[in-house]
Amino acid sequence: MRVDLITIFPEYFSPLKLSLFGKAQEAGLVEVKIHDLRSFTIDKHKTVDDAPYGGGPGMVMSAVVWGEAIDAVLKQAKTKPVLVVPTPSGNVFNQEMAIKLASFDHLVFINGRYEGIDSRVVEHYQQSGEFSDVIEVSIGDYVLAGGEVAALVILEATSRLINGVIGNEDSVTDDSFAPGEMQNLLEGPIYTRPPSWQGLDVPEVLLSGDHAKIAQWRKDEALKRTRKFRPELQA
Ligand code: JBQ
Repeated sequence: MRVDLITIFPEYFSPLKLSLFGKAQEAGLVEVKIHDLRSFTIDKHKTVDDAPYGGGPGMVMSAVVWGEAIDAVLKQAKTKPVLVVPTPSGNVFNQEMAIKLASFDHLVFINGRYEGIDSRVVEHYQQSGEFSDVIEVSIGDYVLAGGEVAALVILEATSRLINGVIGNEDSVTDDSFAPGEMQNLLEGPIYTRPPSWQGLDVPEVLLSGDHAKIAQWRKDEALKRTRKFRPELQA
C-alpha cells in the first residue's frame, strides 16, 4: 500500500517510523510519503488559510493551496488513489471502514485544521474522477485541533489489517469488532503469570486446560463486559 499524507505539521507523523507501521515500511508492505502543505503556497508568507465567507470565527484552509498539493500527489500516482478526509462532519470510523481502506492500494490523506478545508476541495475531487473514492471520516464526537491525529488513528487501524503487517494473524481475527462469532463483543479479562498477585488469583478455569470450557468462559465474560460498558452493541 502507498500512503500520501498532506499536512502543515509533518512532524505529527513521526510515530509512523515506530512499531508495527515502521516495520511494515521497512518490509516494503507500506510506503508513506509526507507532504508539507506550505510548500505548495506561492506567497511570501506561505499562507494556507483565509477568513470564512459569511463571517464567523476561525479560518478556512484555501482550496487553491490544497488543489496544488493534491494535484502534485496525483501526478505521482501509479493507480487511482482513494482520498481520505478526516473531518468531524464525516461518517464515524469503525472496523468495517478499516477493512475497506486496507483493501485499497493507494490512500491520500488530507489533514486540515478543525475549522476545516474549503468545501469545494472535496466537491471537486468527488467529481473529477481522479480518485476512485472520496471518504470523509470522523474518529468520534469530540473536538480535535486538526485531522493529523485522526489520520494516525485511521492508519493504525487500517495498516495492521494488511497481509504480513501483523505476525500473529489470530490477533487480527480475535479483536473486538473483528468479523466472526465474537463480532460486536468487547474482549473480556486477560491474565499472565504470576497466578496470584496482590491477593488476586487468575480464574481457575484458565488453568484447567479444558479448551472448550475456556472458550465458553471467555464468551460469557465478553458478554458481561459488553452489557456493562457498551450495551448498545448488542443484547
Ligand atoms: C474528528 F477527523 C477529524 C478531523 C479534525 C477534527 C476532528 N474532530 C473531531 N473528530 O475525528 C476530527
